[in-house]
Amino acid sequence: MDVCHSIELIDGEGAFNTSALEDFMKAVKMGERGLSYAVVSIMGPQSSGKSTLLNHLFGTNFREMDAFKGRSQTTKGIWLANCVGIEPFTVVMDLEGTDGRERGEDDTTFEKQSALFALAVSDVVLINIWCHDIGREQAANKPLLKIVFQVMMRLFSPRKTTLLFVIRDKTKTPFELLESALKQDIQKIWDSVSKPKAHKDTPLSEFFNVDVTALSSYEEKEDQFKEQVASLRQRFFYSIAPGGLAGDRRGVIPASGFAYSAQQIWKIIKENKDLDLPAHKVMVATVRCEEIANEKLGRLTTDEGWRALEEAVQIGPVSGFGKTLSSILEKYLQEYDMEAIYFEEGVRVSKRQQLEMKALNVVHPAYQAMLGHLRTRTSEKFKDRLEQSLKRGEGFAASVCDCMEFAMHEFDQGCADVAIQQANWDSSKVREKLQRDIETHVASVRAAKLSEITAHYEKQVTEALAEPVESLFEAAGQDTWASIRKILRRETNKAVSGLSCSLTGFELDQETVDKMAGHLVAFARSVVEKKAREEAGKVLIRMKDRFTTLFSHDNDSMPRVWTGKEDIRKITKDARAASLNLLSVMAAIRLDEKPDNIENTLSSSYMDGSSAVGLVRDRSITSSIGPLASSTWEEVPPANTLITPVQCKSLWRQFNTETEYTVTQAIAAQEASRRSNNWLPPPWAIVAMAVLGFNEFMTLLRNPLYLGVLFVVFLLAKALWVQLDIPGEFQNGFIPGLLSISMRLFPTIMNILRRLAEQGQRHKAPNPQRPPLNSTSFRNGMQDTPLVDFASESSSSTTTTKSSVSHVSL
Ligand SMILES: Nc1nc2c(ncn2[C@@H]2O[C@H](COP(=O)(O)OP(=O)(O)OP(=O)(O)O)[C@@H](O)[C@H]2O)c(=O)[nH]1
Ligand SMILES: [Mg+2]
Repeated sequence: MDVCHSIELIDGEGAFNTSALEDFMKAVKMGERGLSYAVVSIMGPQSSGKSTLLNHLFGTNFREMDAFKGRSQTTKGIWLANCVGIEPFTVVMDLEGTDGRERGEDDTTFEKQSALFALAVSDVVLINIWCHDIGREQAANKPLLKIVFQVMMRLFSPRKTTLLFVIRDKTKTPFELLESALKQDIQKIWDSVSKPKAHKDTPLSEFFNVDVTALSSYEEKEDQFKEQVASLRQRFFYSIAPGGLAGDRRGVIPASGFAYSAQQIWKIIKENKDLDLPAHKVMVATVRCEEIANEKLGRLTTDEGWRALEEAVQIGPVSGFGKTLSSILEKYLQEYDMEAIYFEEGVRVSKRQQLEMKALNVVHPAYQAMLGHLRTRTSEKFKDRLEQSLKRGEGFAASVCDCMEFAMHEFDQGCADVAIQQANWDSSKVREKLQRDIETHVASVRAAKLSEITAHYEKQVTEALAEPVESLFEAAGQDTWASIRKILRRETNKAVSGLSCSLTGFELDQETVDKMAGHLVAFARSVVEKKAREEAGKVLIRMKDRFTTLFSHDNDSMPRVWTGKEDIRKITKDARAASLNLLSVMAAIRLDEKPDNIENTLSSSYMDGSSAVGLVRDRSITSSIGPLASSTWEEVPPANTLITPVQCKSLWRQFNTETEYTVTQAIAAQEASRRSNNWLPPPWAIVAMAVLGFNEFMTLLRNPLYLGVLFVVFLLAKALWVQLDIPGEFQNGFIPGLLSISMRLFPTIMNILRRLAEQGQRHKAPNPQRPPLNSTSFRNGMQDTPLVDFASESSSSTTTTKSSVSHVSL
């Protein structure tokens, strides 16, 4: 240091000037000195040239007394300055004189306090004594020494301080004599000081390094004085090195803690408490390390690098997060280590741990956010990868396993990148969460895929069953249910084996596969059952259709012409039996191959014996109480019942009512046909009349009424012309026209004649009453076909019947 800075450390009233000390430390950069500094102080009688000596020795600028104004107190309190040009860095304290007249004889409190302060803080204490006081009983320095030794006892486990006695105004007496006389004086005083028991026999050398030097009078032999001071100055160079002037430095406080330490020591001294230096050292270390740690933490939270990282993490993942953050943290921890290095190790380490913990707390949310990003990103990647893998057609379970392994590996790598060197944070919870995320996703994808597969096979089964089953029901007969069972079994087996094949990639347990197969089997069954119920709803229409088809067509499926030779009773009976058979087929679901009595019950009720055919008798049966007066079939569970016996009964009645008209029409047509055949004489008679009655015929022609007869013939020819559409027929050519006309000529003539006959017969054969068509409709609990459907179907069926009747009559 080339410039001297000095301050009043403690004023004359004993007030410690903290801010001045802090300013001083900043000005001389004392905080950076670590342990590499020394503290020197000077005590001695007032106006004994202490300030003068320090200024010459260390280049300081303490106030000195003006020699021309007489001796009086100049230095008050304690002053502090840095020594100029001394290595290592050394501060020196100039203390107020000890025997000042201004304070009076009894006022020794400040002297004691400042002496104790100097001993506690300094490595070297200079004690100014006048040469002529050595060996004197009433020497001015005696009380001072007493004070020094007494307060020394108050320092619990004191540091070993060097007491350098500076003999001022050295006389011609040899130095050795002066030195030994002085040491005797010191010993006497040491002996006279009352000591605690523990230190009763402790020699002075245990507490102090005693050293003596002598200087010539500054006022009288200035040159000599300066020379001696210059050589004394040399002893302060490297004073803290081993064997140097400084004491053992046991209680040395790192330079950055000097201000706080000095302040605390002064506070304790002022409170008149015992000064436990080791405890004090710990206390200073605690406070200082905490100050340093707090400062580092504060700087960390405002660090630009950290701020940028923190912001970036809010938006998305940051690559190299762990590395960047670790180096930021390391920077401040290292700074702490550098600054706290000289403080008590235990304190320093524990405060470092606290700092580390606090710093990690500051950055932990960012770390968590990074893990969150990592989890989301990995989860998304897993989803994409799984989707791609499934698209490529790889097995579900294998894909999941592969993608899971990849995702977890990627997460672990990401964790390693996010990890902070200073922390041993556990990412396993986030890993578990990620695993759960993935498992949830896998479960939902699996469920979707499985339901897709199920839907596929259900569709396949529906397509394979619905139409064939429907057509089987339409042609219902003896083997219908057997065929349905066969087709159901075949399609179910096909679908189940397809399903099992599709499920192999999922590695499902057998129980689940069986359950799904069972569901498919039940579904296939339900398709058939549904169809059966639909068809059962249409049973009346089907029965009527079957009846009409069988009734109006012969065995070659040709439309019947009622000529009078047909056995209508038998035809009706057969057609009804077929319709009843259809009803018995549709009455129950028979998927379980269990025998039942439905067909027998129905046919015995309606077809056998006396109750077989006949409208009148049939009506009487419907009102009787028989095996059909029940709402359940024997041996058929209600769930399999499509049409109950009671419903069968009602259906049969309605069927009969609605088909009765057709039968009546047929009978009427047959009778008409018979009559029309009777109206004309047989062809052989006509030929006989033509041959045998020629003359009578000629007579008729010659009769004046022949014109009337000719007119009738003309009318007949005209009617034939219109009926046969002769010009139309000849459009296709002469020969085909002639053939067609010749084929149709006779039936047409017959038709015209029959109509004429009917005109004449009408009053004798009135039309039978048509039954009400939609008086009752078939509905049971399991059928949804609306009433109007039946009504319209009934009317259409009636129309069909009508047209077939008119066709028959033609
Ligand atoms: N006889 C003698 N006088 C000296 C010596 N050195 C300084 N003086 C004089 O002593 C007087 C006091 O000097 P200071 O240096 O102010 O003494 P001090 O011990 O600091 O005095 P206080 O601070 O008041 O206790 C001055 O007039 C100096 O000139 C010396 O070596 N011998
Ligand atoms: Mg002074």
